[in-house]
Amino acid sequence: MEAGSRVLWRRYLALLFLILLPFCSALSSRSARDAEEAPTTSYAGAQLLRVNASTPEQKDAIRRLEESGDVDLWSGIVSHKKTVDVMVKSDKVQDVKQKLRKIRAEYAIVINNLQDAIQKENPVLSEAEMLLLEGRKGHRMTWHSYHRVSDMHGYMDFLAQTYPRLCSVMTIGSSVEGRPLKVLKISPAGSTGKKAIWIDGGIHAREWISPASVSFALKELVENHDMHFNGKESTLGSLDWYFLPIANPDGYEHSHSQDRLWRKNRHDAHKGSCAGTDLNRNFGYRWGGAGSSRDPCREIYAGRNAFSEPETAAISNFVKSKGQSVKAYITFHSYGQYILYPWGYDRKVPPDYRDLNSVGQKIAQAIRSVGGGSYTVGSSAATLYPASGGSDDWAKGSARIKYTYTIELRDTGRYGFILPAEYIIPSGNEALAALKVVGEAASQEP
Ligand code: 0X9
Ligand code: ZN
Repeated sequence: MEAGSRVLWRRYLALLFLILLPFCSALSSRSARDAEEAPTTSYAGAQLLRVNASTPEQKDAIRRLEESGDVDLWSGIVSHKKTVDVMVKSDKVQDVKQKLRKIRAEYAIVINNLQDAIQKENPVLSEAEMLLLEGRKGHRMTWHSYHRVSDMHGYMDFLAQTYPRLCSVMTIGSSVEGRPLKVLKISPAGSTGKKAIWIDGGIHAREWISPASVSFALKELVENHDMHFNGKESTLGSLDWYFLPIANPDGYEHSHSQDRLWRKNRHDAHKGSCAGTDLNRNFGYRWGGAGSSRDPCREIYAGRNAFSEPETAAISNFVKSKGQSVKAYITFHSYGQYILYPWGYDRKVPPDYRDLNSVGQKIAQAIRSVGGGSYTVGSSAATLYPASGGSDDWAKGSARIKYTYTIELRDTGRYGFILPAEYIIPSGNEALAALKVVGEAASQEP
């Protein structure tokens, strides 16, 4: 179909739905909500506790609570912090609170009933409203709610069709369940063979703000390209930008349809018991070291071997195929508001850490200037906790990419992973500000 008649056809459809909306919205809104709001795992009565754990003994006790499966550590046990965010399922709440009193660890209840928070987090549009939107804009994506993989991938295809001279879509591999790992390439200066920057999101399934913010940033860069790339002083247009907004599509879908708090991918490597590998422990630099586990039932399971997972292997193969042209690697996670650079496997820093730190500070400053939150800058293991097999360590250590960062987006623990959708745009603006700073630094590399 020609572009002109496609537009007319869309307008016609939009008009039709506008007329039919009052009749069908009651019906279809229910089915859309059912699809979105019925994850099988219920967190009714589950609580998020902020526990005061200042002594090493208290921290050890909380580590043991996690290992025995009594609590899920949402924040990790962060080196310099006196508190730990732990999630407790309803059947363990009383028992865990008693154990905390025994070790004299005070706690505050941050979320009283997780299931309520989950229900309020993501207001979804009805199917009729969605169709109206699609008719008007040509895609189903918004930044007012968290969308499923198909909407996000559809939006990437839409951008490639609408701005063929600026961007293209490629599939760099498939997930365990066969979903495409879709990358959007933005090439403002047209020709290839330039310096490049890699951005990914959604390595951890439940960190919904990551794919949402990454897709917001790519929308801005594409749909407002003149503003971002053609400014007088800007060198951002000289780069090739590669975006993989959903690096773990199976886990992401699972976190929508089955278990909102799913973290890993969906590899059923041990047939039936404890599915999933933590993709951020599966990269092949110092794989299997501190802060990762060989136990498939743990949240930090490193996988059978380095790059045992198709998702991590695809990222590694693709990024390495670009050789030394890649000057920056940024991976978005949540939560905590941190700008982290290597190393993650140990409390050491790479020889050029001063450059990483000063660009990190510039990112934090840029985020503040767009009215964003306050972000802490530092090396990963020293600032958070040691964890081996992360994508950032691989990017720095194996792929030898200069400006490598893990950015932990919002918030600092009020909602944690269950960040309401109204924060997508503020967080997306922070991600965009960060990318522009790193992009400038990357473009100045030899
Ligand atoms: O533990 C992680 O994988 C990251 N935190 S999260 O809460 N999003 O899970 C931090 C990773 C930092 N980088 C390395 N440790 N390499
Ligand atoms: Zn994460």
